[in-house]
Amino acid sequence: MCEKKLILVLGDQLSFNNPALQQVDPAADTILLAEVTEETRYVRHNRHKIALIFSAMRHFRDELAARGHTVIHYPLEQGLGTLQAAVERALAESGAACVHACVPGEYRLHESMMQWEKTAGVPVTLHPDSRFLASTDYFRQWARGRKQLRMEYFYRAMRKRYHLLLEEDGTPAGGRWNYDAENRGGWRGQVTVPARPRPQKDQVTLSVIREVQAAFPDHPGDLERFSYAVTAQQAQLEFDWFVEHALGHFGTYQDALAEESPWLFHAVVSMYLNIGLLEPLACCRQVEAAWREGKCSLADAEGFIRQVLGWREYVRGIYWLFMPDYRERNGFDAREPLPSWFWNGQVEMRCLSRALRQTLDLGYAHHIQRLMVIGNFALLAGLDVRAVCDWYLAVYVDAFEWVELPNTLGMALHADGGLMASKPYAASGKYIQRQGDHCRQCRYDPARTTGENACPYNALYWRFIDRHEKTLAGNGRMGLVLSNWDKRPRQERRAIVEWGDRVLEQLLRDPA
Ligand code: FAD
Ligand code: DLZ
Repeated sequence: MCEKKLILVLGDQLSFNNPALQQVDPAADTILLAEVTEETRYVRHNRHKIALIFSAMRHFRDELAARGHTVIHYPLEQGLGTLQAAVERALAESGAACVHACVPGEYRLHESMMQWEKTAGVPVTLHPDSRFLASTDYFRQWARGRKQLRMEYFYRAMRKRYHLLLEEDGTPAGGRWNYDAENRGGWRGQVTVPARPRPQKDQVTLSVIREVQAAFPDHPGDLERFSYAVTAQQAQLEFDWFVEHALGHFGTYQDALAEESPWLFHAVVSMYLNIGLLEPLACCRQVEAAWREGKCSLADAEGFIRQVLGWREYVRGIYWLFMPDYRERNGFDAREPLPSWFWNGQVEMRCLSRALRQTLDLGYAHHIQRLMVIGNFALLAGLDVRAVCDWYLAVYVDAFEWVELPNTLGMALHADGGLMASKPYAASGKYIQRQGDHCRQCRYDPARTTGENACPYNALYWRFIDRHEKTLAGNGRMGLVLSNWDKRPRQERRAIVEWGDRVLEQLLRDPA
């Protein structure tokens, strides 16, 4: 039995529901929050992400202290290299005899923390992360014996488990489990996009912004535009705003692409959910209540709940079930180097350039930009899977490997051989034209496949189909596309593939 505990709270575990904080004794225990070099540099994190995490950590430190806890907080300027170094120093400072923490979200850190007991010479207890709605054991049991791990069936089980959007007899509200078909509206400026509130920056945040700007001059992120919430209270206000002003159009325009707005009617809350400022079940219940009060349609509410209760929990389950092998998968043997413009957005394809610049400047892009604009390009171009995953892990403010990796490697790049997605999310320029209004201002024409003005997505799409024809032939859902391709005259196919090679050669000229 350990009388004085050191409780480590990581930068993405900033919740009073953190399981390691459940048995804290304020009279004896010390809570540690540490800003350390290794966590800030294992990829070239967007400065928005570092600033959000540091500011939220410092605000959480103040809330803990206000509740009477003893807190040690090491700011980055103290030069601590690793979390282990921070823990060792805090053990010496506090006189604690054991360490408690919630299991970390990433495999990399979990492996390291499992060694601490040996290397630091004190007992270390890692508590299962109870902030998720499907524990890793629950997911393992759900997956056991299934031939295919499709999200839809997991999602239905979760709806029943948490009694969300159900009729009294346990059937789905409205008679259907899924309103995905109503979530695909394209954007032509049909409705006014409401202006988002921007929380005031206090002295803590302003000081963090200055420190991050000075310490990470070569990282992406325009901190002049930092406007993320940094406390649970602020994050809740943002979520309330979403439910009141955007949820009513969320379903219809979930897959839309728009020139005028980076976020359209999206919630912009993944970063808060992922670092503990918002709780997923509470958000789902609030959205269900909004539907029951008539504030949004069932398709809006179901669309949101499917993402949080379904996709978010499902990708975490996949991650922990298949790591570390999952990270090594590369089903299409994609190895082209990442072009340098992934780090500055300077590419002439309008949709891609807009999505990249917004990503780099704000640390945010919505799902269809990540999947069907940037991810689609990476898939069609055969960009190196590891390099693409590391890029996604770096640039988004909400990126942690448990959620980033299955989405990038599995969903966007189909590099897991179809474990997550029943067919590759590959699309030509026509899809992008249908979903949004970027093409109108683009120098390329989505109606053309070859020639100087042809949208590169078109030739790259058919080149991808041609190159992977054998692999794709085993996939029933690709049958129609493959037979359409095969029906075309050989000369025409060759001309398209050669144009695709040429376009790609130009686009990939300067590797990052
Ligand atoms: P909304 O569209 O408003 O959706 C509501 C919530 O649903 C999100 O906040 C998020 O918590 C959840 N959600 C939606 N889709 C997914 C999904 N596919 N997986 C997990 N949760 C989901 N999400 C991250 O949180 N971190 C990442 O690093 C990340 N990387 C991605 C990489 C790729 C290639 C792709 C295709 C998707 C990625 N996503 C990631 C999922 C999704 O794009 C983001 O969660 C979403 O864009 C966040 O914006 P939002 O809060 O406005 O979401
Ligand atoms: C992402 C991040 C960053 C940038 N910095 C810190 C930090 O200095 N201290 C800390 O405790 N956590 C940080 N994090 C979050 C961790 O990287 C995260 O806990 C792991 O990746 C596990 O998900």
